[in-house]
Amino acid sequence: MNKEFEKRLNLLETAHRQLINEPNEVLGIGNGVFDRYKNPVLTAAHTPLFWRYDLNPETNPHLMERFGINAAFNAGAIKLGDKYLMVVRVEGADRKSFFAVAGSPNGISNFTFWEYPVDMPETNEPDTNVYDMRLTAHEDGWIYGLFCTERRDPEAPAHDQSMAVAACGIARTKDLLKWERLPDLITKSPQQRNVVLHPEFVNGKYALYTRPQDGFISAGKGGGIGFGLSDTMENARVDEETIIDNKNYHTVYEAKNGQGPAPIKTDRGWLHLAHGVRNTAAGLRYVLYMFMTDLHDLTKVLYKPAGYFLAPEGEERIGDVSNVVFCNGWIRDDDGSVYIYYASSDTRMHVAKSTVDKLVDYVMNTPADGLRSASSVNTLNRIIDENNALLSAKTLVDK
Ligand code: M1P
Repeated sequence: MNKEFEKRLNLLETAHRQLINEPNEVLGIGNGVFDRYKNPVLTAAHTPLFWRYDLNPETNPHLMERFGINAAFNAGAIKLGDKYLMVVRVEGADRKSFFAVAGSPNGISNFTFWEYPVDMPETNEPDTNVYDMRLTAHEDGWIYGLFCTERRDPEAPAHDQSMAVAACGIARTKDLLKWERLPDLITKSPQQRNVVLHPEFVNGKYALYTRPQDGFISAGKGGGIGFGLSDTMENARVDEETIIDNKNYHTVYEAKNGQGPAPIKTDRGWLHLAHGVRNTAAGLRYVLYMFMTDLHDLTKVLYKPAGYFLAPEGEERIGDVSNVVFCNGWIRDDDGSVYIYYASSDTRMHVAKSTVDKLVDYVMNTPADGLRSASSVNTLNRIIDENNALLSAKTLVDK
């Protein structure tokens, strides 16, 4: 082994070890709804050195990176046994995304990638790119991974090398190691992204949240979070999509929106986390928002707080696609904690921690969007009046 190689290897290994072993801590006072954590939980630099480097001094004497990793983001999440696991969208320097599993003993730090990336089988129509897996532990006993499969638009003229078609790819597993690929979801919509499987049967059928869209980027006449039923997942097909949560003028989900991870069941209703997108002079801005649907009628939105639940802050605002937060994975733990794994700016993964109780309180008691400035002022005045009444009552008691 030459000296240069040995020195570089030592430096790389020390830096990687430090990164993986770094503890994490709650950031600031928070807003009472959730706590953010100081360090991202996964970045491109967390990927194993033995992925990125040929570690043989004979064939790689300068210890150069041979397989660049650009980003680690938009991860599905699940707890299996005592391990908090993410199925991460890892994006290579070549822009291709693939899935890889990373696990942590505590959910907030020390995430390490499994040795090999996910070996996702292809269908007869090979995927050009796969990403954004939503994991659902379904009551049928399988863990399903629904993800976006992207292929070049067959109608695209030769001069246009960016026209693409997005569809929902489906795979299932018992252990995240071995995956069985099923045919892609069929719907009436020309394109689909952000499709999520509901964890329970509905009238004996599989229930899916969809996001119909006309084009690859723009939802066009489509959009909104849709809901539909399929008889089977072996040949999944949704013939009727009901839009349960639409895009809406002058809101944080004006341009488009999409279901995040599979909803969490509570005794008050199903908790949903979703992303909303609006356009700005600086480009699209992605934030997270929440709503709750009825336990018996999944198409009925019971509560929906105004505005965003979580928006990009500080360093989160900057990355490959800036001003974006995106979440397709959360874990409800046995003690009622909820680990919200969100990505910032299509670059890295973070965690925010809350509880089911807090999220239910947030969703049920945060005022809804009145859709006009005057309604916002009314809401604010009511809060101020109530606080004033409380303060004067307290002053009287103190006297
Ligand atoms: O770049 C932001 C996000 O854009 C897409 O999400 P949506 O379909 O809702 O617009 C996806 O490509 C997603 O991966 C990405 O994070």
